Amino acid sequence: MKAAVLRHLTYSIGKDTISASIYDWRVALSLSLRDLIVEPWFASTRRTYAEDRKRVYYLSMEFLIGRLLEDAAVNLGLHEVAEGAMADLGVDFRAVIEDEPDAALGNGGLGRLAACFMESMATLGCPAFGYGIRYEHGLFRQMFEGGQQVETPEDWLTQRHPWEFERPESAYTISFKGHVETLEGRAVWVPGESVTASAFDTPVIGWKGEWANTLRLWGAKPTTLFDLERFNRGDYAAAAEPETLARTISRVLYPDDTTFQGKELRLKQEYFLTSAALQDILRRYLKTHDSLHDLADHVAIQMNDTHPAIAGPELMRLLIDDHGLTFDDALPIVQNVLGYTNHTLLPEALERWSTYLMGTILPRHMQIIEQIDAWHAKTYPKRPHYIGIVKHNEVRMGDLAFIMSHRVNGVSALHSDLVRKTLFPELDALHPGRIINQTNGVTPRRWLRLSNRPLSALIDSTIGDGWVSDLDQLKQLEPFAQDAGFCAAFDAAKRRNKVDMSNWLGASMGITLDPDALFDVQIKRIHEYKRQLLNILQTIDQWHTIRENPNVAFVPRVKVFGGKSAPGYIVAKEIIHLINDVATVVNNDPATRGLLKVVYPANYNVSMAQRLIPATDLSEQISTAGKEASGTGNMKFMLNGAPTIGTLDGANVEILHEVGAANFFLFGMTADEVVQRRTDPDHSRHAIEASPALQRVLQMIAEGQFSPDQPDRYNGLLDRIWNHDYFLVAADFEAYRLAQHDVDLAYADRAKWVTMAALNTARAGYFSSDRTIRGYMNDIWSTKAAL
Ligand code: 26Q
Repeated sequence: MKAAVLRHLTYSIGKDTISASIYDWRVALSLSLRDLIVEPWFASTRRTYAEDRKRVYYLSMEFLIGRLLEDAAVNLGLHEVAEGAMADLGVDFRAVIEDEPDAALGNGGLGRLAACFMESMATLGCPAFGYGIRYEHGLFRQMFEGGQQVETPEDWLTQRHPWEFERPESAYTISFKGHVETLEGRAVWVPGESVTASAFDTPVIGWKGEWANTLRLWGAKPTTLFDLERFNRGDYAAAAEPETLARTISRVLYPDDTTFQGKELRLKQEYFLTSAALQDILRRYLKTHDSLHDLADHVAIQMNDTHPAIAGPELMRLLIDDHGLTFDDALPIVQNVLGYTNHTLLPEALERWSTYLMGTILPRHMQIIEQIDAWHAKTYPKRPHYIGIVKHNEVRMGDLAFIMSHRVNGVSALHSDLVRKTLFPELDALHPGRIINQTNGVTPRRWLRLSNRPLSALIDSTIGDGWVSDLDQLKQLEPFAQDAGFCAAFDAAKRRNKVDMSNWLGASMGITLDPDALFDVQIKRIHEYKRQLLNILQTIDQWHTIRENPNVAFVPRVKVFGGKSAPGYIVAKEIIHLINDVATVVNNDPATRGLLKVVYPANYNVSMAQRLIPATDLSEQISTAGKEASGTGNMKFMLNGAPTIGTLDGANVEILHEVGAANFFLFGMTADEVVQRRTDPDHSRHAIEASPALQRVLQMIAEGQFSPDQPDRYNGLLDRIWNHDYFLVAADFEAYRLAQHDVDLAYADRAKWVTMAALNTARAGYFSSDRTIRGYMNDIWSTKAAL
């Protein structure tokens, strides 16, 4: 390893040890590890070809990968070797790892799920490609100025990205606009503009380095050659025009994750990814097969939400216009190839493109969509008149994805149920059995083995290391959860992580934390439905209660918040401001010093999650029931021994089922009760009237106690709670407050708490993404693992 690193430092980077920076060492170490992935990567590809295996293609607008170096080292079994080599070279291994920027090509849960799936498919030996966009700028960086979120561009590609291989030979033309002509009865699309999609491959290595798949990301380049004539005339701007146009497409990730806006560039991005992927898939397939009729025996394509749902019409277009199939022959092939995963029920998040925009950007696809809609209406005469892909001059991408897929899945048991009952009741009746559930999971390699060394080592020494690729083995820890020696070691591992996190927060924010305090953590995108507002209101109540009772022995707490708001989401930004304002007041109050701290480190990302989750005592999963499709952070916390305080929402329901009610702090209304409660137009007023604690909290905010320089700062937010409380913050406040009181009581009994924490880890086996991927392989893709 040492020799390899020195060789790369010298010959790939052109530096000697005297002048090498941490960055140079990182690139040299990354290239050395990448070298070791290449052989298993080739071997996997050769086997897939030799055995003519079915391949899975995962189409996603987002892959929220995070850092790659440590993940590669861990999966190759070379973590200690790499650490030792760097130590021998006099280089700080941790500093090298932390030097790597996160690959932040995603917003949150959906993008991180795609990354966990890629890792699990490689671990299981499921031949697969991930297809995405190589955004120049990933998710924006968040800073706080005066407590308010400020966004700055993210810049991960300004440094060398040592994990990828550029494939300029794998390039496809992607066309837009223009018109459709009819020639001898056949449709011919005459595009108005086009760009080139050029491939960049990153190998994804599985546990123990036995299998590697490819993450292929597309970068946009101009198709037309540089306009030398215009350039020579001195018209430099015009000469560069096609270049500008093309590069815009893969320039930046859209930072919205819950509100759909019908932006032309977003539609172009979606089609760019989808068309490049499908052309690549057909080219690969036709290298070794003649007939497109059994495409579905060799190819499974999964659509990560509706973002790549143009895949239905695009594959129809390729089969009909380019390969001469009839509409009726092409349709069942496409349906048998495609699967669609739904990740949200929020009506404002559902993609609906105007027929005008669709018809302008993709005129041929608009024709095909109308043909599909007509075919569906004719074939299913029981279809109610109000159902259809095209309605009110909009193309509804959910309906399109449903109709073009052989399987549609939700991401938790509760969510899949609601997908059936509330999102697609009519289509479900016409196509019974098409909607299934695949509960999300997370990869235990990154989310325990890599991020929580102390706990991993304890588990290894207790039950061996088989759990890393067979997470159900954690069950063997159950008897130890009652064992005093094991519990002491479990507690010590947690404390170690809390000390590490306190040191890091101390260094980065100048805040001193008590590692014996209860670390209570809510990290996720900021959204009204996720109810960070409920958490901060309860924090204010706790602050007030401590001040009023100077002689009571309160359990010391650290409230940790992390997460970004979409740049245009005003209410979410007000909530961020309030959290930071409360932190300023609480952290400077001598009366509550040592008993309550509020911390909100800026720029939450995958790497910060890896630091915070192992150090967490209490996991906050408090969304309005029926709104969080699954959640995956909730699973990471459970795995790392943090009990949940949460509602019956998303995968919380299944976490509760696995861990047992005694080890979960359940509160709040159910999804049905939420719907019921909203029928009372005065629900929030009634809830406030019934809660003196909430009245007090709202009054403190209204008086400007947290915004003395601008006492009316939160009038808007207060008005929402009183009069437009759609997410039922007020109605769930008392239940939440009481559940938090139960948490305090439980934490005070140390032995009992550690047993509870250990049981969370012991019962987390179900939430491995390996289990999820096996489910997709069996129920959707009909593939077998090669390992
Ligand atoms: C759509 C159109 C235009 C611009 C942006 C978007 C867009 C982008 C991202 C819409 C939605 C998203 C992301 C959604 C998401 O992350 N959903 C989460 O998915 C997780 C994995 O299944 C679940 O655990 C979460 O519950 C769900 O919120």
